[in-house]
Amino acid sequence: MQVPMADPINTEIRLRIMNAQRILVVSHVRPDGDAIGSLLGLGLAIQTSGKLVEMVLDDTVPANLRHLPGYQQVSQRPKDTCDLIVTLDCSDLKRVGKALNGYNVPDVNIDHHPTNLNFGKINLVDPSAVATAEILTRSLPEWDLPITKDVASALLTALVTDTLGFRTSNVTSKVMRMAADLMDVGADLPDIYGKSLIQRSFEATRFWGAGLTQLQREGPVVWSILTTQDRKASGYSGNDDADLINVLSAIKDAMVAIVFVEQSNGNIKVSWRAQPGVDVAQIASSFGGGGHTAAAGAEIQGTLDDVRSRVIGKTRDFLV
Ligand SMILES: [Mn+2]
Repeated sequence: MQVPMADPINTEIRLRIMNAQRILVVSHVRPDGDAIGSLLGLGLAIQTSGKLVEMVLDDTVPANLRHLPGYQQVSQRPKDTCDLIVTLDCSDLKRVGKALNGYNVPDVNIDHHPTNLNFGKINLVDPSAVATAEILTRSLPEWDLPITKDVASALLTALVTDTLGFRTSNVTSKVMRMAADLMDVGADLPDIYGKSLIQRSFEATRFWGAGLTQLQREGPVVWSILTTQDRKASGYSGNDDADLINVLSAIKDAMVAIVFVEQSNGNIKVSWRAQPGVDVAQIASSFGGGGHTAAAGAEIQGTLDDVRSRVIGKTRDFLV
């Protein structure tokens, strides 16, 4: 049997964690399942080794993830000093928002976005991973950190949500085996699937309704808008699209789906989803955003009409 060579980055991270006493883990603004699952997964795993951990997010934990063990420990600002900072699922430092409160160079940057800027002192970035939690699931044992039932539930939540229930084109048999291993440790797949991915509020569903009535198609591009007015009328409290983009991306024959969401700060949040073969991360990058080949986003200044015409124009040019 071949003995795998120890990866120098993993060895370095293991040493850093081993030598630290107070560890700060942080993820991105508008946290999704991978942000929360990775934060809790790593945070709780380090805690079991007796070290002090602060899990920090600029925004609060979304309602659909407030069933995960440990979520009450997440705070919006660090309360104390620390000797190790780990960022999770952040492609650049702006993504942490104000959560780092003065600290500026994270020690360890763990992420799977191809647009990652390698801003950490140590960068563990793997764009082939379906989620940051995939990197954590395979690395925790190498860092001598245990995958307990609670850690497994957090990590499986991240895998389920970032793959939209194991149906994105980057899902491999390896990911499925990893998910099975997490189930073996006690993670409850149907419960996680239902709570984090399927269940939604009445208000969110009404918000979808507003978006669906404004659905448009221009050639291979389908798109819709969600205005501040729509949000008020539906009673939806989030600043996001309530996942409407995933409904649009199911439309047959559409190469690209786009949702424009008017923000309370006047900017327009744009989300893209693409069929395999189209790289929307490139389009998002040209507007100052980022993401993955098949799913990307940007927040753009301008009026809804202006942003919509610029983005659809650019997207259609890109498809020619
Ligand atoms: Mn992710």
